[in-house]
Amino acid sequence: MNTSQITETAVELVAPGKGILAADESSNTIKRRFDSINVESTEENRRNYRELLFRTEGVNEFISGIILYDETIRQNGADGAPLVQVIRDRGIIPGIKVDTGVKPLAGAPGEQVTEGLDGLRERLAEYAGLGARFTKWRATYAIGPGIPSRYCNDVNAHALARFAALSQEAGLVPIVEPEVLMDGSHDITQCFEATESALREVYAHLAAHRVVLEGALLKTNMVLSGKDAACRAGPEEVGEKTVVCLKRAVPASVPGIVFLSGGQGDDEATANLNALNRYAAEAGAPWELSFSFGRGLQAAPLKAWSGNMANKERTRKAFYHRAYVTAAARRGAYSPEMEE
Ligand code: 5MM
Repeated sequence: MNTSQITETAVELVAPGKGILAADESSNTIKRRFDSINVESTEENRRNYRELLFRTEGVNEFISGIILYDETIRQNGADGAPLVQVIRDRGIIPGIKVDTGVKPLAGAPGEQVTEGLDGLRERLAEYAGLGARFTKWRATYAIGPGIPSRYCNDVNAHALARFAALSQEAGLVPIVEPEVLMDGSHDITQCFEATESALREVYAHLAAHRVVLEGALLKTNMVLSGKDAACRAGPEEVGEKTVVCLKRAVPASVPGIVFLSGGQGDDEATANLNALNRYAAEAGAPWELSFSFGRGLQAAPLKAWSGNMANKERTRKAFYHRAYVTAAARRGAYSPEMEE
């Protein structure tokens, strides 16, 4: 393993003012997104839409890396150039999602485990050959009576650690993604507790699996009230609770933490990212606090596109705007007026 190479890539991914675009929707997820705009999920439509985003002029000022799905890393753009090349030519780092999805966890109703370890070493070598420089694996944790369980925390942390160790062996920076889901009516304290215990378990397993923390990033949820909670916490509380929670569980040697948007509205995710960066600047936090949004960056351009290439400029404008405001929030410099 070339430790300095992966460490440099990890630092580059969380460069000041920049963050990651999560464009790694698997086939079922992208179909759901396209269904929402009444567009058929064909290979050509998926390529056209994603290529529009990747070729958005100036977006590399705000985007350091893009997470791709297996189909996309093998696709060529409309002019025949590999999409990986299109991304690299803009100075953006290509990455790849390598888990094969979440499945019900045996013996644990309501809980899930992420699969994809079989043949992973060989797949990582192939992805490195295709130009990927980082990888991502997502584990999900639902909140409910008695869950997440220790069993769920343990099996998902184990899989995340095996994935991370194998990625580093292949010279790729792993992004470990434990996501406490925001579905439900739980309060912010329950999210805090679930996030803290998931993260503690993840870092215990990463240490046991000899993962070099300087060459691995954390992607996780903000500490939030459930989507259906009667009274949802606002940005200041989210900012404070998120930073306090992370300080308890994430080692200082980790170069950066990138947040997922997790189904928040795009403006909500941006305001919360801004608040947590402001809180971190006052309270002192040892890591870069950035973003790796999927829906938070794509909801607006997806709607603007609506499957019609005549909407190309509107789509790019919408994407550029979301990247611009999210990058501002990543510096604690966002204000709602910027949405106008
Ligand atoms: C883009 O969505 C990713 C893929 O999910 P599936 O495997 O279910 O298709 C997802 O892992 C994503 O990277 C994160 O959840 C962040 O996306 P959001 O939309 O939550 O910011």
